[in-house]
Amino acid sequence: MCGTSARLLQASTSAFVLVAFVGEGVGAVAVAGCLSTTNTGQISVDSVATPGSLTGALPVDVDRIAADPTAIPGPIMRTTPETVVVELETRELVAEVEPGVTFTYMTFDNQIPGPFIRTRVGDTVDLTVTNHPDNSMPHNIDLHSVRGPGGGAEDTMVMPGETKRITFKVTYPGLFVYHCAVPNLDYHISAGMFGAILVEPEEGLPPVDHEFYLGQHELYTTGETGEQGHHEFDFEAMAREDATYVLINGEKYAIGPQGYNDMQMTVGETARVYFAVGGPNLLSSFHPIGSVWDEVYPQGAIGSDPHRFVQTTPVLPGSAVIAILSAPVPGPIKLVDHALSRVARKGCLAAIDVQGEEDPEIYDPEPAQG
Ligand SMILES: [Cu+2]
Repeated sequence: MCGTSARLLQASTSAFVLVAFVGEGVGAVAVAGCLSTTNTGQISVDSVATPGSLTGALPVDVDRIAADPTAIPGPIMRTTPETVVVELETRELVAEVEPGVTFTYMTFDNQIPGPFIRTRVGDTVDLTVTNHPDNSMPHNIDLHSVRGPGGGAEDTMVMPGETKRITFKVTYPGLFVYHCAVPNLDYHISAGMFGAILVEPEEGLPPVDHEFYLGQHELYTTGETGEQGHHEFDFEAMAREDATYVLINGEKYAIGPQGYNDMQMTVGETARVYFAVGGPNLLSSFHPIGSVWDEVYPQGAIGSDPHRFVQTTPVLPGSAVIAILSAPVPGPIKLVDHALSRVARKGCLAAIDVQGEEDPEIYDPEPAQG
């Protein structure tokens, strides 16, 4: 889980105070220099949670629901089309949003976002979807890389214990979202059922030192943000688009030195970030604190020319972006939705840990006097 990235302190019998600690070490999260802080270096956020309105936190089915951003297939080196076999299993699982807060997620393959599917233009995907027999609901998959009814949703609808199979050809390049698309599709996406499929162009992608895969979505629950216990899904809050949590990879402040320190770079290296927004409702203003996007392919449209030196790129729900950054100096690069209340109050942050030599010409924290 996320360690002690944020700590819920019971300030009185009627209110909680959420305190995010500013710092660089394990167990601390520096959200952003531009947020107001106290003179002790803390960011204090008051909420209006009423203790006792939830049942207790449930035992978890998995310790970690957040996908490892580095656990993706490598670049495609072949020059001819192939059949890519993909097997996905839908699972409904209890896991922690943050310490002491549980939720019944819905997933593709036990992770949020779902597995990163990697193909090349001209490939045929042989896709099998299995609905685990312990589940309680039907599920399916709509892939935005499919030309066909419902993006495959109608023909992959599976009840618990069922399996369905389709094949489709990927005919255009880009990074595309996939998601569950049953009638309550907004509920299922909010609970975690989304991911991304990359269709590489025939000539492949330029080399980079690292590739990271992240997904943003929002949870709507019967509890307040940070309220301890098991949070049930709240359809009315979803209809109002009033999210309890806005998350990257399904857990509050999950990815970074404060949690799972999966994304690591050395000074001088480059990284390509694949970022999908499941939503179901909120647009992300995707920004790297402490850096800039050297190149951005808006909407993941890698068949188009990139934008260069972009500070914040919009990523619509049901869309994705391919964004490239470099790391000329050490220090964390914090990837956020720059609608910053979602960062300070609702958990939306992932950080790249950059290690290496300082370069005072680029950035000097202690310039010589004179
Ligand atoms: Cu579903």
